Amino acid sequence: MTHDLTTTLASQVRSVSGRPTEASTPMEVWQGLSSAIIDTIADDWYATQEKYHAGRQEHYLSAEFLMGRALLNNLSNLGMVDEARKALNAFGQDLSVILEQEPDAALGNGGLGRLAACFLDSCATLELPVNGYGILYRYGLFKQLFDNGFQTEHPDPWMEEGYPFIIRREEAQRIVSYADLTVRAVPYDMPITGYDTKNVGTLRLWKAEPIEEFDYDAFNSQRFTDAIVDRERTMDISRVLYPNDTTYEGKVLRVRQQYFFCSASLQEIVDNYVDHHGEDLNDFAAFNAIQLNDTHPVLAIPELMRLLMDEHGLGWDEAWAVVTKTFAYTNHTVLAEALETWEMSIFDRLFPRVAEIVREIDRRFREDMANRGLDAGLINYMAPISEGRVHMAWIACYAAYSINGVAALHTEIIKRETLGPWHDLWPERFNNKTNGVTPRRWLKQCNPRLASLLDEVTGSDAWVRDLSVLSNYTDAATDEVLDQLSAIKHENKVDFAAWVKEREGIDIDPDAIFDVQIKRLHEYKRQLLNALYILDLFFRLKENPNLDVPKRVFIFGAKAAPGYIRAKAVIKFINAIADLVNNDPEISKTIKVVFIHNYNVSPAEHIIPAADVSEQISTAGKEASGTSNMKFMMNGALTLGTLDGANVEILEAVGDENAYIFGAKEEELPELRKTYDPRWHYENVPGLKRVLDAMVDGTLDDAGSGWFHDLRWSLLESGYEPADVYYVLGDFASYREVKDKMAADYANSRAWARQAWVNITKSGRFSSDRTISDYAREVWKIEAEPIA
Ligand code: 26W
Repeated sequence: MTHDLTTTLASQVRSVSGRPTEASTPMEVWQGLSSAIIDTIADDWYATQEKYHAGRQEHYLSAEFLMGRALLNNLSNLGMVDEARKALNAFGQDLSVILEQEPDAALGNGGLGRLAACFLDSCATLELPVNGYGILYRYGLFKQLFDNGFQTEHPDPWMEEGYPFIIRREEAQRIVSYADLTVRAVPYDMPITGYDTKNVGTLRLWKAEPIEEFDYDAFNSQRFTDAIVDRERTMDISRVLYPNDTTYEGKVLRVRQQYFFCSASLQEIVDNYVDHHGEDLNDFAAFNAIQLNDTHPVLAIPELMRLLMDEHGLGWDEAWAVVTKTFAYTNHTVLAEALETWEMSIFDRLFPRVAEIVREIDRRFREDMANRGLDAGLINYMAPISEGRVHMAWIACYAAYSINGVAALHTEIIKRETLGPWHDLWPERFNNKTNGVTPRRWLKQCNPRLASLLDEVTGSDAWVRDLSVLSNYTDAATDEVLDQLSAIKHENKVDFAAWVKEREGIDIDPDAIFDVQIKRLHEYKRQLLNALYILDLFFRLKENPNLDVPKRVFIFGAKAAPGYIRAKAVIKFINAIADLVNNDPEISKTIKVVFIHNYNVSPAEHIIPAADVSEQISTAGKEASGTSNMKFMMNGALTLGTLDGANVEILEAVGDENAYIFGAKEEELPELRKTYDPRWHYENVPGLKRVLDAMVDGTLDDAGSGWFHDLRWSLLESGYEPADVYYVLGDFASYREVKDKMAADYANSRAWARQAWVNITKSGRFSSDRTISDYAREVWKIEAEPIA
């Protein structure tokens, strides 16, 4: 369709608002412009799906897709930003105002969910036959507010005002059966545009609905409330995203959710196979690969067994042969508390047939391993079911033809420890796929000034599709380019300061160093270490007002899982430090602390282009990869980090002189821990006693919660567990030294800009295009299928 956008826009807005565009509200205009995008891509979208369904496909199963906003992304991918701006101007509407109307699709917690979203963007751009499958949560990740510095959580009904980027596919419904409940799974499709391609991929999100609007039988026989209760139990399934990342909770509703989207997706994939390739399912794996994004979709394994055997007549061995050629599993964490295990009794209660299949997998596993001569203790440890619990990761390792970690160091750790026995059995299944992020959203769209500079220096926009071309220009940094880069960063900081003023009511100085830590709040990520540094700096400045330190703004963004009290205590602690610092008339001239509330994808798009320093300070070995580290690097912020996750590879890419690395290394920690005594550091590291005592001596107020006392206690005593398991005090001195040095280096702005330039131009291997090309070639065995 080649309607001009002005015409399409006017007609779409009119049908949304019943008014001309110039008289419609920004929200109505957003709706109309978004519908105009759907109108523009509809035919290509359909053609892409037809083409993909006929050949070999990969299906990306994930309980989370943290998509963020869609309108600017789509306009930008389609090359329609200027056209849209002009079309809106003709009606007296302003694109930047319209874009801000859009709610974030926050259907994910953090790294794992955002990774899935970046992957879809790369698959579309690379024209790869990949489909995303997940859940259409009515409530995305909770909205965060601060009440006297304490986090409070609020529902996020993100689609309530209508969401044009998602289309209900009434005709493609499925039935999902539980022992106690049968529900309809209704698919909602989101188009995934790519950059500079006609291909449009699909994210299919399932919504649970009652089989009938009401159980009329129950209704008529006066059991009205029973009818309603069943209806609500069904709607519960896709009602809310679980806000935990890292801590596993054995909630029945969560396993219902997992089975719900696995079953609906698998039914569809199998039926699509039959439609295109006939009734014989033995060749299923020749046309389908399924990637499991962590263990959340692992129920897809027994569910495919069930479909192949019960619905399509395969025997166990035939079905298992198909299954073991179909699934690939990605591990995203080494934290023991995150590994999902379910009580077998839950499976028996919810889906007895699947439970039976899992038991048979377990029985055959034990037999198979005994035949291989494994010792009984090891077999019991690795078995799919042990001590009445189903180990989801073990099922994945047993059935998957590929098992991968998400950064080189992480993959080594899972091979050695987390999944060690599996690696001993099948080393050839293991591979690394270092994460990446999409340079479209995380550079071109969020940092248009830098994008123009890159266009200018490289002479084209080819870097948007192939970020590795930038590495040819590392040495092209003339003083003029470096000065332009500094000027761009400064302008971004001015914009960001205005955004902070409006959103948080705090004045910050764009000439200060913007030092940023944005990520989920977790003890292993050590926001507390950052906070202790700031508090120490406060005292150092108090003690010596003439201390020669550069101006700095410390910026945080983080949500804590609602039940994770210690993480919530860190939020309160940072907010208390912010009060202390920002309200001190002297100190606040030098440093400021800003905690951005409700951190999410859209705030990240404002924060990252304005950052000078990227805090990546997890305890070595604990952060599987990290992905904000990559986004910062692309935008010219320098990494202040430990040798953890993908930081190791960032350091490798930019060289020692262009990153600030500190702290104990992963391989050193076991030895260090043997003699580690946090009390010794408290007594002997200058300044540490002062900051730790300030937590409890009235300097900082936790409003009677006792939370600061607990935080201090977790570092110093901690009862039955060893104290300070994340080595905060152990790394403090080294962190302070490197962070001070970094701040001092900022004064030489040319040298700083040169470091930033190296980071930007060496960020090519952290594009999710590189990651996805590797998955496509080495794991999925799929190739580009351009529709035109
Ligand atoms: C069952 C509760 C639960 C929920 C989510 C446990 C674990 C998770 C995720 C696996 C946590 C997560 O998001 N992990 C992050 O994945 C990113 C993408 O690979 C990595 O960059 C981060 O380092 C990792 O923490």
